[in-house]
Amino acid sequence: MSEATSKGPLSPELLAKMDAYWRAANYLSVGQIYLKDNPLLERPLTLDDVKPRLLGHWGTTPGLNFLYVHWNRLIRERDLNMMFVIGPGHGGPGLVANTYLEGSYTEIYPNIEQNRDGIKRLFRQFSWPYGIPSHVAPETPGSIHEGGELGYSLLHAYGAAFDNPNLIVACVVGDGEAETGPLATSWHGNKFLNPATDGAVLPILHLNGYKIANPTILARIPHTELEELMRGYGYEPFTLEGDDPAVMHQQAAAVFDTMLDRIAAIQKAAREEGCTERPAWPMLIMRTPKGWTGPKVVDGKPVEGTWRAHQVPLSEIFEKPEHLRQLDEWMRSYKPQELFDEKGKFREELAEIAPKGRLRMGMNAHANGGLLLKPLNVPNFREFAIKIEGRGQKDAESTRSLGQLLHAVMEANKEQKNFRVFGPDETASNRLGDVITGTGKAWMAETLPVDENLSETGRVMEVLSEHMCEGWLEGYLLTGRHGFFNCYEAFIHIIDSMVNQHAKWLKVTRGIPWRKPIASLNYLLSSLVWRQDHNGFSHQDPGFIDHLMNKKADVVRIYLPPDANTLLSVADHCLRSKNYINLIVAGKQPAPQWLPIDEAIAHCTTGLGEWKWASNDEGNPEVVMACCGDVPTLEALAAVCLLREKIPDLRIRVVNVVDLMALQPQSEHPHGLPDEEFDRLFPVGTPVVFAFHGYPWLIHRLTYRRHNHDNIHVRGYKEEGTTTTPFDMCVLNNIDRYQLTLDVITRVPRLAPRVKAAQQWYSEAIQRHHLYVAENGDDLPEIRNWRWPQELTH
Ligand SMILES: Cc1ncc(C[n+]2csc(CCOP(=O)(O)OP(=O)(O)O)c2C)c(N)n1
Ligand SMILES: [Mg+2]
Repeated sequence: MSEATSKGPLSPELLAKMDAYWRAANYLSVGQIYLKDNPLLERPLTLDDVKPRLLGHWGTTPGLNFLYVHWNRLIRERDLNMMFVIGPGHGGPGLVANTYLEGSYTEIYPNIEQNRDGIKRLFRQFSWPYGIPSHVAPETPGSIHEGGELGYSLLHAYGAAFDNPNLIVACVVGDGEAETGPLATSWHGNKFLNPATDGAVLPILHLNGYKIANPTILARIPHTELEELMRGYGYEPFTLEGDDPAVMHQQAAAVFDTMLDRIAAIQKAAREEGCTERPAWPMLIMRTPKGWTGPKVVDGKPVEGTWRAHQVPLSEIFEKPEHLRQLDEWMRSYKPQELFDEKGKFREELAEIAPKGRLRMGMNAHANGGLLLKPLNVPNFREFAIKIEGRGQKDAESTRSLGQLLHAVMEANKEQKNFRVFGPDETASNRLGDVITGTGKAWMAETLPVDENLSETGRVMEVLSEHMCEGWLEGYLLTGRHGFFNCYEAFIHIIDSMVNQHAKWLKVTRGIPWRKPIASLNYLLSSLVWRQDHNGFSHQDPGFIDHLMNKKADVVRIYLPPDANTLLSVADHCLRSKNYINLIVAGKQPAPQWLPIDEAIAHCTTGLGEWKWASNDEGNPEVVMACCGDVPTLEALAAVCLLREKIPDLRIRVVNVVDLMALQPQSEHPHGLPDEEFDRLFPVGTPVVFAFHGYPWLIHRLTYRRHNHDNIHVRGYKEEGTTTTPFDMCVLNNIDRYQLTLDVITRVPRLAPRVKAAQQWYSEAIQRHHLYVAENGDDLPEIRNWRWPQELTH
């Protein structure tokens, strides 16, 4: 350390200890990347000590380790409840090292003892088959953010801070990560964070200057421009810059003290003095070398402070003796013998500067949200049920009933403040507006008299960024709360990649006993493909279902309730569930209502079933008319009605599917209907005409192993769309009642003599439809006003 050490808030003794602590974390990080033996370098390093495959990322790690030791001081001195979110999650070794040094790691994984053997195992397990992953993964104590896919750290941090007034979330944003779309917009989280009722987010832009192979944009604009950018986002930027460790420790301590004082003052003003202005929260720009303290030059090329430090700076250990020598020198530069005693235990006088117990970041309960999860109070959803007087006789907007339920959920959890609804500007448009009433929409920015329902304490989170909604909700759930995301169906694809990551997180945590289950991630997709009357083709894409279907069966649930009562039942179930990703697809347009509430509950419980009231198969169907989704259900029932008129003795069974997963065999999904029951519903040899909400191939994929699969014929969305009438959308995609009717006549062997006439009838019906809509701009009255004939109901 240089002589310029002494100026700053740290006593020489604490400074020396903190620097040693940092060296220990760096040493353990390098060791994890390189070594499988000789963990304390008690003998000269040989090739036998080095892992055969050198995997991991060094470049970001020393900066993370530096921050961790400083956060430790702040936690201890100020008794803070602090958790970390690490954007560049590839700095995994650093977080493993730090949670080891503070003792959390050994408490959770007792075989990683605090001695030579423990360190050896710690090194060996990293990026080793059946060991631990290279990133800040679910296995890492204290983590809620894997950070493998860059861009979501600040969103997770804000999500964690909402409704956690005593929590500080320290969030490292990689300067490369900062170039991503989600991260770029997530700075705006500060317009939604209420200093009186929420916690604080402490963003640190880790300006190490480089990504994998390039400089970062933010490192190559003038510093004043970067500060202005941060000011423009509404923050008060602080800067920490340099590479002399001793000087940097003092400066970091000073700048963090100032920033924490700022946070305390902001919270005091809001909480004790009633200040309601949006504060300029502090944020730090930390400009330090990538690969700080690592090899400066390798093979004649600069490494420290460049992109070459990103992964493994000395990568040809087995080919070049010089690399082995440099590794030895590099690791010894941290002076391991000063850090660990002769048994390999981290020296007591250094270990003592870490926080204790639950204050250790590796042990922060918020980062293991299930520990804090309180069950959501879900009022009796039957209260919002639609009364059914005659099947399909009354229209209702299904999502409106859900809005009423969500409002009741909000009210019932007002005290425990652990439920929020998220949506990109569409909550009212999706007819969920009731949830806003009395709750308000969170908003810390300016308000004007024209605004409605904006509130500093609002619990509906609306921002036109699906990324932000998703990221906040994930952060909120991962820290032990509940939530609900509503979105237009077509645009949910924007977060495809984010939900992948969440699904992976859930999958892994299921195998980690100390990670307690968290509330499910619930989606409602509305404004569906079939009813894009205002918007047309750009708004038509039901493919999120297909996307989710690829995830692990024990993580994903997909529901397509055909009416309001089934939607209520499904939503109730989803809101109470844990550790799932629940997708609900339900329309918002006025549509016929089919099932009384008790029937709806029973139907949703089995997931799919015969609608006996609409069938006349006498237990022996000639054809099964299957349907899934609200518009397909309507068209299927209208087709049944046409068929009953035309061929009164045709035995038709109507089967409706709410839970898509029930179609799969039980071997594929726990919701799968047993084969015998499936065969009873869809008897082998009986043709099935299936009207499906989404892309038709999915139904084939789900039923591929079913005995009757060869007889299942699916109609669904086939990427035809425009701004047209609701029924014309069905016609364009061949899912309309005329087509379904023709399909049945074509598929039932006994009706072969009628096929020709039916084809003729079909062409005429479609022609009549085309002419009418082209002329009148609306659907034929017989379509618009169609109702299920009461006399057909059993
Ligand atoms: C969304 C996404 N795109 C690309 C990558 C591949 N990748 C991994 S690390 C990295 C560079 C990250 O740079 P930065 O955020 O500055 O992190 P650091 O310099 O601290 O390593 C890239 C592009 C990724 N992980 N995620
Ligand atoms: Mg970088």
